[in-house]
Amino acid sequence: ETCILIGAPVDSGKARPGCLMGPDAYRVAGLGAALADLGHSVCDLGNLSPEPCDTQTDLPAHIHAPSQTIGWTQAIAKTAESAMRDGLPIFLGGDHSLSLGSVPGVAAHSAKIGKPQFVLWLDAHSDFHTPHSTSSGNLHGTPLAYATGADGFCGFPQVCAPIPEDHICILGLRSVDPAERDRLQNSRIVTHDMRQIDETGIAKPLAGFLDRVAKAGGALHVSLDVDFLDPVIAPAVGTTVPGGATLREAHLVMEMICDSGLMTSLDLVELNPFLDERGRTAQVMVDLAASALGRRVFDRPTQAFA
Ligand code: DIR
Ligand code: MN
Ligand code: MN
Ligand code: MN
Repeated sequence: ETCILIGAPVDSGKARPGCLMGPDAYRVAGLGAALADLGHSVCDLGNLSPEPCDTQTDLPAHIHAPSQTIGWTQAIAKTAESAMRDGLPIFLGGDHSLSLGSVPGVAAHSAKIGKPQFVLWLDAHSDFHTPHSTSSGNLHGTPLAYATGADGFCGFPQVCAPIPEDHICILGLRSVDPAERDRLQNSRIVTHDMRQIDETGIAKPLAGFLDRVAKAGGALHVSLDVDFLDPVIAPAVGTTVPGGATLREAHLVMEMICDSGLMTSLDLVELNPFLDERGRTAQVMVDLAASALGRRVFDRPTQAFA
């Protein structure tokens, strides 16, 4: 596999700064070497810049930094589509608004080669707000709505290959506000909150989703938000929510993704190195990416939960 590292130091998706240091933190934590050790060829495209954008949009006035995020969306979507032709893009965030570009970009490529696009969203939040439903005004809470082709993203590029709602699975949910919950409940997005993970284990809902992707012959984009993890193991994120996935649950998810052979692109988002403890969270994220790309103790004889 050719892994294409794409630095996307997006910091405009919320008010608190720091995610712009994410791409370099992943490099310092040894992401490239870890993937190369697994036998992959690694190509680091360096860090992208946002396209210049000064559009006056009709977005609601409380939306934070709309032009910067629109500029990033344009730049990331273009790079995402072209990188898909050359290998497996890994987007080094940056806050989660980078997925406004990565998801539609990879989906545009999949549509051209005739593969249905699926998305696995590993996050405490569902990021399914539109600019009109969000109360925070933070665009990092909106990428799934945009990627499904929701209305209200005035000034953003047209999404040419919207993701069907039932091609999205969210794992790890534990912070959803009322407006977002209404939108989710009226959608066909498949959600698994922490309560369900506690009751069934994390492998079962994930295996069900991976099975659907495999049967459809789909492409799978995985979006890993640091706050999917419990803040005890991953403190370097602006929106910590207690009660998240353990280190072992997260590695199991990544190893099952690897076993499935389905992953075609990956986001590593919301790392804020300014809040980290000596690179600890960056290292956890690098180790999880390595698990998704083949690091393991022993090969499994068969898919244990299929
Ligand atoms: C939060 C953002 N739900 C909001 N979500 C986060 O601003 O509406 N996503 N932090 O991961
Ligand atoms: Mn998120
Ligand atoms: Mn989150
Ligand atoms: Mn919200």
